[in-house]
Amino acid sequence: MPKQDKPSSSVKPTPAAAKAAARNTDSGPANPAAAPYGDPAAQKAAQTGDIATAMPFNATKSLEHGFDNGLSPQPGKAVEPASRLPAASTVSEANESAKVGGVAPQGGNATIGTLDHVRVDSSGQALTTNQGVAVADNQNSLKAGTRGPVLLEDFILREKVTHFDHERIPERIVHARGSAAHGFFECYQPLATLTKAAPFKDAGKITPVFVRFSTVAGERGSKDTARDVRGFAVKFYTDEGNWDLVGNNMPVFFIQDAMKFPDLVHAVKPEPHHQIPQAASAHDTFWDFVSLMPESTHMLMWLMSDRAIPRSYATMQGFGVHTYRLVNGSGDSVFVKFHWSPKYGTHSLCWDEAVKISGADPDFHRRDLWERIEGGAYPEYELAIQVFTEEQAEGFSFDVLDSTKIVPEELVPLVPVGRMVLNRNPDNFFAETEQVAFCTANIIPGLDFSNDPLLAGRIHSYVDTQISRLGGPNFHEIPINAPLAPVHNNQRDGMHRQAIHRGRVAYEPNSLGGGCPFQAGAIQGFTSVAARLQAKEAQGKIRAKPELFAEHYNQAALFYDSQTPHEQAHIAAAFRFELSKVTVPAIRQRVVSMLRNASEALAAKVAEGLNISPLPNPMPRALDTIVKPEIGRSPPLSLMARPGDGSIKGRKVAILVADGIVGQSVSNVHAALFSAGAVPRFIGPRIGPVGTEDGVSIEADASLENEPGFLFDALVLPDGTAGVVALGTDGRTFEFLKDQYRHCKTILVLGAAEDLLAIAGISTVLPSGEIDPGIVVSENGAEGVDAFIEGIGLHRHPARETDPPRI
Ligand code: HDE
Repeated sequence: MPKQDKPSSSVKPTPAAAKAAARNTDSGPANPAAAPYGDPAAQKAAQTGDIATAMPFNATKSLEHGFDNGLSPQPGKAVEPASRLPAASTVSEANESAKVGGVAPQGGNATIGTLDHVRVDSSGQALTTNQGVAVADNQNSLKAGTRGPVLLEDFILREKVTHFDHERIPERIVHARGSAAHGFFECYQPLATLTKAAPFKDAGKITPVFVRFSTVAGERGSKDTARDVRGFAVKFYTDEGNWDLVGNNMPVFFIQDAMKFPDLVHAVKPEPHHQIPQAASAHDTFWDFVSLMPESTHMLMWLMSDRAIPRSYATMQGFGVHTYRLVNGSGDSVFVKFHWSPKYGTHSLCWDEAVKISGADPDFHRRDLWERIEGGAYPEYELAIQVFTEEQAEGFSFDVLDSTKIVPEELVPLVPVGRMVLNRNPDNFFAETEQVAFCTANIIPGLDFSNDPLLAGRIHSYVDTQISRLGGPNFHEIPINAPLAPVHNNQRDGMHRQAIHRGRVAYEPNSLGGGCPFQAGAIQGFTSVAARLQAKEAQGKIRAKPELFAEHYNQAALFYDSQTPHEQAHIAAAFRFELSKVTVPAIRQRVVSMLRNASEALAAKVAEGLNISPLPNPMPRALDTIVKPEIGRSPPLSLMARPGDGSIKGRKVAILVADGIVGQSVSNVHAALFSAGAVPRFIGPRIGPVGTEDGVSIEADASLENEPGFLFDALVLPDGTAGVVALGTDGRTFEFLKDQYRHCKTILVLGAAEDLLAIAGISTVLPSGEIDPGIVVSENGAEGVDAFIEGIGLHRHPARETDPPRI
């Protein structure tokens, strides 16, 4: 046998040897192989060798060190392979089938993108199992004979029942009750000097959003109209990743440090021994806790105000609450607070109304949101920012890292930057609204956090909670949570993984993947503002609050003193109601003593309402020195400051009808209301046709029984003597009328219906002696309807109100 020379290191294996070597997965040749044309395995091996060779060492390693490098990280090094083969998992990837499809689209990730790729349309389709096998009989389980036992073999029955058994997922620990909608955010002007954040890049730029509104304390099936904070969580699907602005409809919070959040939630949730009360703060444990936490005084003012019982999600404000940062392209940053203001104005329920609605329609807000969108009265909000520097913040009488404080608009004005319109209802509540996972940690380049210690806890908590709620770490791949922006990283596996990653590289640095996905660097990637690490008191580890956090009452006083008289009356009544539900007198006393530090007038009113006499001493203050606030009144804090555009879009108006009414005048009013965007409804003693005096055909689509008066924003009483007699002898008419009147709604009285007012004891004169502008009397509707619509636009006529109510 001829002796073979050992090839020298410069000798390349022959094409045949290279082909053979490339078919092995357990060892390789000593030297880089040639790439025989037409042999994909050998080409893959050779090109893999080439990209690895092109990266003889980690070229960016030295840049990982030092402060300056930390400020401006550089992009990682990437090598482009000669073809797509080296990054592939398998050379067989081009063998297509109807199931595997083709080669992964270049640079693609099909788990992201519009929801279309997962929407299901079953119209015209046969029923199948989850494996796609057509089901011949969906009525009967498989039995041994028609009267015989059911067989274990029935995989169709077992699949169906097993899936049903697991339909529920854990509800959110807080904010369990909520409703959501899709829409868009539109930027007014580029904000480049302030931020490079994607949604603010160009005038007219549209960013898709998904928004979920919620109550906090109640369980998933609880009533919508509880007295509670409302969540206002916005997910922006920006082209640079998802940004979640997870806010509330109140700009402050109960506590200052995440450490206290579990305590707060345990205190407000139903008491653990008997699970009572549902979705209510009016009980011992809540008031026990907050009265020992005087920093909550400010938030309690908001919670006891009508803000806690909004008329609609479309008529409440939203706030980012914490101080965040905006960061521009040069890395300069300023502080920012986010505010959403509703186009339709800020309007709320009153307490008596909210309590009654809870019984008749626990889905009141969910229904309202859904119906507004279906009817085209799209909820719309303007986003405004308050921008201030760190130096400015140092001059304030409060700490901007304290979430129990606002920055009054008088100190830093609101600058409108865009609008958000909610114009599409979800297709499926569970897939979208229930599975959406908001995370405070979802932030994009151009934004950053402040050192607010409450925010820090949230950055951790939201990701953590989704892992158990949504069953593992891949919840970001659930279609509603997936971004529209590209996702490429080396995270792998875990429960319910959707992405099928191509190739064998799942680490960085690498050369076998050409260095990809490579670190983005400071220009494209997210960087943290270094300034936040230079906080004044960053000298050492400490568990303590800054001094100014100890000032607990100035802004509580500011809020109360900025309300109109009827709003102040509602706050006092709410404290009275809530505290009357407390069973331990000492807790009531403690709350009153706390209120004395914010407002003696309010404390006195609450004490009087609860028969507390004498007044307890004011609670000792946590801060000895008096901090003088910049201002004592801030009119924008009143709900009255944002009446909206006066439109009545989406408002519900009841038109009472009965046999014998005049049909023409109510039909005319119905038409006028409908064309103004309201939703008028004919309410009869029962549903169905109504016999009218003038033969005009009217059909009642709701009844005095199924749609009580407090569900409506306004009321029309019909003309027609016989009809008025019919309504006047039905006790439910008076309840209807009484609630409309008591809740200060606008009432249009047509012709003979004046008798109904008289029988119900309702006067057209206000307690002040003036004519009630909320009661419009009209002969035939023609001349009164404009005043009626204007009155509905005002939402309510508080001048009618007395405590206790006259009617
Ligand atoms: Fe939340 N909060 N929160 N929160 N929060 C949750 O996340 C938490 C706080 C807010 O529609 C949870 O996905 C901690 C302030 C909204 O899905 C959880 C702290 C503000 C929503 C959680 C706070 C909010 C949540 C429960 C104190 C106003 C509903 C389920 C450090 C700025 C989002 C979930 C939706 C939901 C934790 C305080 C708003 C447990 C630890 C302040 C709107 O992660």
